[in-house]
Amino acid sequence: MERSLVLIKPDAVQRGLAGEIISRLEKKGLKIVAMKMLHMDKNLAQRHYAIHKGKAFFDDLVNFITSSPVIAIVFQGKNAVEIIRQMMGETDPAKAYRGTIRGDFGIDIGHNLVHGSDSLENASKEIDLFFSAEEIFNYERELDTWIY
Ligand code: D4T
Repeated sequence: MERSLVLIKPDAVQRGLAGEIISRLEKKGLKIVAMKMLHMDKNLAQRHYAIHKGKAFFDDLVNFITSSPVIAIVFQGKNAVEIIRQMMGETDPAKAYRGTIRGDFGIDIGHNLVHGSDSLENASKEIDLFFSAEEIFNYERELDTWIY
């Protein structure tokens, strides 16, 4: 089963949208296997967004993601990476379809509410950045037999 790192970003936590976002992903059938609230420091933010270093929006992005606590979650499920990307919608909420998290709740690209890993390779790296092996749970859910 695939795993993906989801971040409920500072704007979503501040706006009281954490429950709504987590609920949508849970109701889809994805399983939470790790979760924590944390206030990201600059070092973690720069490592998480290392691919964007040097871009015009990098400093704003780091300032935003470190401005207030986030909720980090590992979701597990078949095709979890792609399913979560689809449910988040386009990076720019103005272009995201209604029915997606960003399309329904966002307006501005700098406040796009949620992060989800964009590939299996990056998911693995990102999960290692946020969680130790002991913080990730292996458990069975009875209802999985009704999802798969
Ligand atoms: P994340 O990584 O936060 O899930 O977003 P995406 O995967 O959808 O998009 P991204 O990596 O291209 O961008 C990371 C982050 O930077 C913000 N951003 C992006 C921005 O403020 N201005 C921009 O022009 C771009 C491209 C939004 C998401």
